[in-house]
Amino acid sequence: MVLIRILKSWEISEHQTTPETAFLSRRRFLKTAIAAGIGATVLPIAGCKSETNSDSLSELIQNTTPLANIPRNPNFIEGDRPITEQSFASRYNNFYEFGGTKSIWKSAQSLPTENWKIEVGGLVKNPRIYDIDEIQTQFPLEERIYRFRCVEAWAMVVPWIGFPMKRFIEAVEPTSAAKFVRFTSFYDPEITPGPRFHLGDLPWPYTESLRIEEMANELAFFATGIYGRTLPKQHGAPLRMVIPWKYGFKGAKSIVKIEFLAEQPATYWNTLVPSEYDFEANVNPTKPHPRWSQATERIVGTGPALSWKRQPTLPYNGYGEWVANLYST
Ligand SMILES: Nc1nc2c(c(=O)[nH]1)N[C@H]1C(S)=C(S)[C@@H](COP(=O)(O)O)O[C@H]1N2
Ligand SMILES: [Mo]
Repeated sequence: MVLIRILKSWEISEHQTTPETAFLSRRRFLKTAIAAGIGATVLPIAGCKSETNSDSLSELIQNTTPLANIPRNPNFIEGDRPITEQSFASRYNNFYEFGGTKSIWKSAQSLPTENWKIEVGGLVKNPRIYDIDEIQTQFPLEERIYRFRCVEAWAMVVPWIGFPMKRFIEAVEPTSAAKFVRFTSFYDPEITPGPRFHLGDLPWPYTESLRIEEMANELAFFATGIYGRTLPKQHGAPLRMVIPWKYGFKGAKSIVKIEFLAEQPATYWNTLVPSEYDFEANVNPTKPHPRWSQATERIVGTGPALSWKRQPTLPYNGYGEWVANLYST
């Protein structure tokens, strides 16, 4: 008997569920269903609890410092959509190391960011261990306003602060054998409990990967800040990836290791559910997720102009002029 019933998109409350959460929820259904001896169909959909607006912004940005006088890159100003309010963006997060819901901002505060080191190795001429402070000073920071599109069909507009990954490539000098780059997120089972309900092992640590040509594209970005300050922990302090033409899960948070490799490595979501999260993961309105359409997206936020309005999704999330040449055959 098959206990897992695949949820149809209309059964998933968009305020609650994420593709990723839905997957973990199905595992939870299965586990609960076995324990209770009942079928999954009668069980409720697990998702995030409803959010409250009572958390003040100062709580949401605890442990951050202002980043003053950072120039805004005029090539990346979002004209069509307003910037998502930080009071929403910083308490609506995906960070499965700290739980399987959107409400992880409080638990993420236990991420230890002092003396953060990033190990850079593999097929590079200059392998080394970077201190986060060195990174902040070695690479000139700029602000870019990017559209952000999650595979769960919601979207925001986010003002990131950071630097293009291509500057980083120039500094570490990959050898000609390097074809892929793997990014590894912080993981310590004592500190990052993961989602509460799941069956079997999850492929921790969270890793993501790009082809080296993708990493060298002008748009690929390392963020050290957001909304004019250093990154709050829930956004992946002190350094995370931002790849605006790909679904959000490609942007690993709280990076501790960067490796240049000859072969394509396994990645977190692609290992867990290869049929739902492909390696390339470019935003593509014509390629539906197995469980829902990707043709439109909800603009999430709390402002009256935003309020969960549906908009068409654009190929490459609207960044085709920058990246389409990476994928022409
Ligand atoms: N380490 C790690 N990185 C991660 C995730 C995660 O669970 N763990 N979630 C991804 C997903 S699915 C999304 S949509 C974005 C969310 O980023 P935000 O919370 O800063 O908006 O982070 C991505 N990076
Ligand atoms: Mo996502």
